[in-house]
Amino acid sequence: ENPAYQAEFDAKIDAGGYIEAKDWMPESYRKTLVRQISQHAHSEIVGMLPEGNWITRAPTLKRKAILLAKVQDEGGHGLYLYAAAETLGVSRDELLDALHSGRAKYSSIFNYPTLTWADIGVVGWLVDGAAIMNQIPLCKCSYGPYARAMVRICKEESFHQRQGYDLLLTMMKGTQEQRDMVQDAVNRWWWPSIMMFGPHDKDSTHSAQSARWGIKRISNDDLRQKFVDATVEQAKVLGVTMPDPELKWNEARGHYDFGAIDWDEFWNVVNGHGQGNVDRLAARVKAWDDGAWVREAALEYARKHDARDSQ
Ligand code: FAQ
Repeated sequence: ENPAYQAEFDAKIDAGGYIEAKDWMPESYRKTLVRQISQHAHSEIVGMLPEGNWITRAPTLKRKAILLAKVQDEGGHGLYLYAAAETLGVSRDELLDALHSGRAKYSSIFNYPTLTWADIGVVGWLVDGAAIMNQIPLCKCSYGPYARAMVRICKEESFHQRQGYDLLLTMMKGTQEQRDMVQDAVNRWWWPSIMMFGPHDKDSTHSAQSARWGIKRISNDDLRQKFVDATVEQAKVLGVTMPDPELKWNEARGHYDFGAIDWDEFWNVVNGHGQGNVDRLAARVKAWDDGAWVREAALEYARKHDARDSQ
């Protein structure tokens, strides 16, 4: 560690400036970013699976086109994020190996199954809604390549959230059976969605340091509260209720109070024992193995061109 470089780094962080790939940075800052950005990338890629499950069963051509576009966007988000992580000196192969061997984390939410078409709407509304709430502050995080990647990602997430809400509004205008399907999906996804923001601030290992470094601009609990406040109002318009009897407006706080989160369930899922963990990982490993011939062909093509260029 070089004290002069450290002072320059601290001054840049304190002034709210951006750290760029070639700038000096403490090793622990680099490691934290690699961890968070790669987990985020893995979440986008694994997050394609629950929705991909419904592409062939979308009820209309319009809904199918929307869903296809959304899932492709998620693939794109994963790729920009891997590229942002690579600027920190790790290779994509290393990151993917960590995912495929089960060493890397990805968001807990993607280990829940999408059982009905209403789940697709609820994933857009709640899961993308939670994702945007967490990602808007990341557009201003201190690491330039991550912050810039987040700008475009947030624009696309906003479309994702709105298509989900629109899908649900349509279903709520349909039959009683459709309305029941929406309510059932909300009942299953509400708690996992508010868990997405991570442990309470007091139990969050990385929060204090990440806040100091300007990576985390708003805390886990504050983001969760903002999400609950915004979403409960949207639920009223939709005509659904959240599965939480303790959810009620608190005039003094100016926020909604809500019930206790089941952290045992959260950690169980994070540690690989949720309903979908085994299948999700197996699907990613299979996709990687099935794609081996494409990677080999691309490398061979590049080798031939290099050989021709150097003649
Ligand atoms: N799931 O100390 P903290 C999307 C872990 S959105 C699993 O608070 P930190 C879009 C955490 O890694 C979803 N693990 O950690 C989409 C740490 O473990 P570690 C992805 C979780 O990093 C929508 C430990 O708990 N978004 O993909 C979770 O300061 C629809 C202690 O926690 C992002 O990744 C969780 N929910 O704060 C795609 C956003 N929460 O690493 C398809 C970027 C916590 O020490 C369809 N990430 N953990 O082993 C972040 O903002 C942060 O990393 C937090 C966690 C806020 C997620």
